[in-house]
Amino acid sequence: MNVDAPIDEVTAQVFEIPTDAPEADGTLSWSSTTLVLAEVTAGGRRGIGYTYAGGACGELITGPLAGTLTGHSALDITGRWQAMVRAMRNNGRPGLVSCAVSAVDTALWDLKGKLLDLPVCRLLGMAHDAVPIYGSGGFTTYDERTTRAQLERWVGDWKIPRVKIKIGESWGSDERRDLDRIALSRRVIGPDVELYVDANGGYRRKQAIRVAQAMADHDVTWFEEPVPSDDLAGLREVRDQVSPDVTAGEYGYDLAYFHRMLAAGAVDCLQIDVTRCGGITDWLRAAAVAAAHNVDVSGHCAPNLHAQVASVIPNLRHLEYFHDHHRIEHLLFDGALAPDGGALRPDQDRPGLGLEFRRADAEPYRKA
Ligand code: SMN
Ligand code: MG
Repeated sequence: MNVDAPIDEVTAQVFEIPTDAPEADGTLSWSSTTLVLAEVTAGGRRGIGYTYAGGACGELITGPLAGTLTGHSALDITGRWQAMVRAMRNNGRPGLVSCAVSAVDTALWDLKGKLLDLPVCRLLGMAHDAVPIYGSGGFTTYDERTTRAQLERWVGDWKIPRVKIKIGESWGSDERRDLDRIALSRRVIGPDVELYVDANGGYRRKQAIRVAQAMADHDVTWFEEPVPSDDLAGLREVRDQVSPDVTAGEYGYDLAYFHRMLAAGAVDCLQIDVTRCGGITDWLRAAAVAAAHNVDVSGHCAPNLHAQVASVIPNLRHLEYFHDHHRIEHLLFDGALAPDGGALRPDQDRPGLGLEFRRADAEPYRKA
């Protein structure tokens, strides 16, 4: 096998997977999740990467992004990353463009791992054998029985010592129900499990501070996006007034975004999403920006991608074990990791990301 073979093919496929129940958070509802799969081949090996974003990413991947890759060495990922970002100048970096770049960058890392016969986490250099996780779902659309069952699975069956539910229902217009659901969650999980909430930007500043005071009895230690995450001064104001950690960052598409958020003192823990921020290459750089501000990082969703990349940074808090992505990654990939004592442990015996795409099982969900 020629380890330094040129990239010969770049492809994309789009899959839409229905949720197992209606889902909503404070500011959005959905009934399916779209996964765009990027594949890059070189030297007889195939790297895979993906993003949870709109199907239009597929055209960017097979069009202009592929044009920057074919014929070049698969090993020099930083150079390919830079070529992709430069080629996208007139399309605008944030949003779908960055998601498409993320999927391809991730596929390049998987490919490099396979060419060199190393797991991505070893290629990068591990700092942790295990990445702590928190159970995440707790949608506002769930009734009491469903909420209870999900919490019991995370805490009872899987022994995850941290869980997150959604609040800020209907743009913050049902605080009463938010507080009832927080109280229910604390009753179900008992006193020793950490309880997190995510308002997805559904509250106004003073409202978020009042909600934090009202939930004080339930020992909530993580308050995600209490106000919209573009309101950096608002996040900072809430952060100064409340006891839980204030967190945000899931809509970060480039390094400058993370720099601005950290420089504003807006968050106690920075969330970075490898399927949006520019892939593994820029996830690591964003984590370094956070380290420069003495702030921990949490991987946002896509648990099987974050398990690899999160295991290599010193300033790691944990990753989000998100209900939809847990389902989808176990459905579509052999080698998807299972929670083990409140953590994910990358498999050292599988090269690349350790994932094998289950083509036949995915076919019913294919849109393009
Ligand atoms: C989220 C993730 C994925 C889909 C919708 C919302 C989110 C979270 O804000 O952090 O879980
Ligand atoms: Mg969130």
